[in-house]
Amino acid sequence: MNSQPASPTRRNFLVGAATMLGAGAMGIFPASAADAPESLREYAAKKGVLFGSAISNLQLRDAPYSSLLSEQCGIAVPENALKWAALRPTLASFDFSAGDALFQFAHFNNMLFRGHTLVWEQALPKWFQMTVNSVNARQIMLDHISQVVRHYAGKMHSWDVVNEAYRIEDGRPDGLKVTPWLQFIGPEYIEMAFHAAHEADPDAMLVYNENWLEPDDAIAEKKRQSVLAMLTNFRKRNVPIHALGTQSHIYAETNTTGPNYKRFLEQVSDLGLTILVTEMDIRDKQSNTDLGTRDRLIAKQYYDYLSFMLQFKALTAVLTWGLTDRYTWLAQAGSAAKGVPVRPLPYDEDLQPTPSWNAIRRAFEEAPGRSSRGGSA
Ligand code: 9MR
Repeated sequence: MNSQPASPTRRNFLVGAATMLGAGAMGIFPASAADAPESLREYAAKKGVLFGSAISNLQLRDAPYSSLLSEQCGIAVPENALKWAALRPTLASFDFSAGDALFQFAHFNNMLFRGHTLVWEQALPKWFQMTVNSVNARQIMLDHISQVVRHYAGKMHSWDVVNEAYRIEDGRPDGLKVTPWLQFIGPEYIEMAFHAAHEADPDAMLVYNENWLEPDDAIAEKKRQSVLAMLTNFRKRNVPIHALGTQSHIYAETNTTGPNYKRFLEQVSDLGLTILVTEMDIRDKQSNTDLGTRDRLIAKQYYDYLSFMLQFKALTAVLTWGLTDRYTWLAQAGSAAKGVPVRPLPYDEDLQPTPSWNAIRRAFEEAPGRSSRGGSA
């Protein structure tokens, strides 16, 4: 560890760790906090894995938090700044200012940067619905991909090219979600998007990013089978795809280490694809306000899930969807009951590490090492 005076965040961490040691939560702490490397970034890097977080422009104005991000993260991804709603004020224009500011922050702090997301049916600009139709959708999608990927060419660790294209509940035999992209272009919109991204930046790692692949239930299993069929088909036909992003927005109470998910990850690995945990956070279904109990449950799930995932050598990065409960999309969407705060991330609202921080650290410490395939673009 370095011998420089502790930064405020470093001090907070030590105080937080000492408090937790006193509480004895989980029993998964460093033997001595003072001897341990101080960042999840370092613990992950020792095993050839990247650790990082989603970031937003607003968060970077919070100085203690942005310093925590720079200390803890080896990779960052814009939570919203590279979505169509942010990038496309009009059909004719692009606004890269927010994305560029986040890239500068990542670059300045020696973090890799990933892109999220080129094709999704959500976070579209207002003009989209009035303007895009079956005649022009293909060209508009391809232009968007080409311009955006070119803008960041050579700077990206990876791109989420298509996001959340499957929804079993929509009832199609192929499992695809019914979206404007599917309706206007047809199922081939996915491979078209990958080809366009590859053409615009031939060195970028191209990712298919999906949610709800993790649970041990029938719907998730159908989704896994549908996604696997697409990935297998793309590999066979040399569609340029390099990785699967499994988002990992999970519940503390859900089994996310089941045999079907395990087999799926083995099959994805066997296709020669890299695996990324792209958006991890953990909700709980507890309606009580006993934070100690809930934190232990959530920390245990962080440990169990990441220990399981890190067994796969194809896994090269773990990103959480934010680092602190101060800024989490789940504040709106994730409470089990009114007035019950959410605790989904490794730092609480006061930027103190929760037991989840140590659970993540321990999962990295116990993980088998790997060559950092995908560690850089
Ligand atoms: O966290 C994001 C939230 O701030 C946005 O309002 C929302 C819509 O753009 O997207 C959230 O992030 C989502 C991500 O882009 C894709 N996977 C699910 C994430 C949580 O909803």
